[in-house]
Amino acid sequence: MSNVTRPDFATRATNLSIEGRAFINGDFVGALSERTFHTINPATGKVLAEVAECDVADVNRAVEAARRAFEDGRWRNLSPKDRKWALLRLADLVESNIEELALLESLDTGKPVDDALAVDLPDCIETLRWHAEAIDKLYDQVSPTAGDVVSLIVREPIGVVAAVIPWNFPLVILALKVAPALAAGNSIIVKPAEQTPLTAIRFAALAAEAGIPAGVFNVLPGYGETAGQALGRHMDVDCLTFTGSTEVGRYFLKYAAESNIKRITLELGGKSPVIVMEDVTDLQPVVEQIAKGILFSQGENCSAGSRLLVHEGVKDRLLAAVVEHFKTWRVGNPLVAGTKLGAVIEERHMERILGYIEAGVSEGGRIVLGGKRILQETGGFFIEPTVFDSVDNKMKIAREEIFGPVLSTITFRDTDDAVRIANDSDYGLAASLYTNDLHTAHKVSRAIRAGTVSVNCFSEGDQSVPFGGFKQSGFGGREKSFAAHDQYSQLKTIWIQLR
Ligand code: TAP
Repeated sequence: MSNVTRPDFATRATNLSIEGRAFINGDFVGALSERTFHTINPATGKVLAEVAECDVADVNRAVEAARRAFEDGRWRNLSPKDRKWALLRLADLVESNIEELALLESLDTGKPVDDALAVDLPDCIETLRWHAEAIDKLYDQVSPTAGDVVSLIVREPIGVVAAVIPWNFPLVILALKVAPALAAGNSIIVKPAEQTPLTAIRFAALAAEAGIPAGVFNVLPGYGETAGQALGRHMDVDCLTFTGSTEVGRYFLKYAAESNIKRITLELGGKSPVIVMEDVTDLQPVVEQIAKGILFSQGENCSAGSRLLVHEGVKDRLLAAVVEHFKTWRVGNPLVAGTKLGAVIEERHMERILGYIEAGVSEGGRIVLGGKRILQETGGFFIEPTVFDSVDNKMKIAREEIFGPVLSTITFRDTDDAVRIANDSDYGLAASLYTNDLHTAHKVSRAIRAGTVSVNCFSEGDQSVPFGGFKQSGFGGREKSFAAHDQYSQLKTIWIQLR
């Protein structure tokens, strides 16, 4: 983005008016308990906004509204074409408010506003448009039967959907769930993460403006253990879609088992390997992709390439180039142009990351770059890009999700060794492979147990491909592509005996 057209985000931030109430049945409302909580700007450590603290009573109120809206058909009985137009209007409204939303996302998450503007918001808009455009092109089926029978296999919305989402990509993940769920005709209740509720609340106003009827789209800010759990256990929620940690994902399976066996889909954590083969000749583009893989979004990315698996023959050269390149990723004020790493989400999370760094050292890892908190004087939670050498895949930093800008380097001897180490993980969300050899590219990408394998790049693909995890990285479905529609619809058989 050129500096000539770039808005002065710091000034705008001081003039921002922020809505912190819940959005239920078409209205902004406080929690019934009248309780509120604060969100903090991670780049300053200061209070950003006061937000409604919704709990069980508010969940009941929102589910009732969502159920009523579903049953009377105000949304699901519209033609797919009309739902498409409402969602396209919503996408247009998000686009026309892109700078305000990007700023709000940056203030709430600590990520660079330029990232929010260049990645999060365009991704959100694209997701809304993709699923809106898809919905009037999805045909049902007629099954092969004898001539005296007509048998239809039709897809119907599942009903009331609840979405419990994390803080790392609030609007991106909201859109991944809301777009296919609304396109299919469901009602939805979104519970944003306690740290980052602000853009979901702003999005609700835009949804109403776009003509999404009251009760069809609701936002309930609040805590996971109260509001999140109440949604998970509610007898009248038909589907709960969750993105977050594997630990909390397990609770939702339990909540469903102990309540109405609602459909559960889980998008969970990762510990993604980045494999660099010895045959790679030009290391610089690889280094740039490695940086993007672990430093983008402060490493707070489920598919972050956090384990660098490199052939022993190329390790020294690669690592030296990685260290030099990582130094060019400037850490600092998320509102300033040129900042590439902002603040991590909160103090507790920063301490957690620093704890992992300490554990890495005590288990024998060698820090070759970074390792410390910086910019304390800002009051914000900033961590240097950090690179470990001499990591063994058994160490804690190689096994657990750090969710910070920390790269662990592990060497391998040959292709089988690389695949063995890559697959030696509880997770299986994503992987990247760098090679000049087509045979190796095919062989290794098929051998890796992960939902997405990118070759010669760090990428999750676009809206046209499914996204989700193998092993403890996911459960019950995929996001993006037509696969996302399967999460929010169910098949009905209609068998007609002709007279
Ligand atoms: P979590 O702590 O799991 O929180 C996610 C959501 O669950 C939040 O809304 C949280 O509410 C809620 N929650 C927490 N405890 C709950 C409980 N006992 N019952 C019901 N709901 C509860 O994750 P996070 O720290 O926000 O996000 C980081 C994690 O998300 C990482 O593991 C990351 O890998 C994962 N993630 C995965 C993906 C995909 S696509 N696989 C994408 C992004 C992130 P509160 O905020 O109020 O606690």
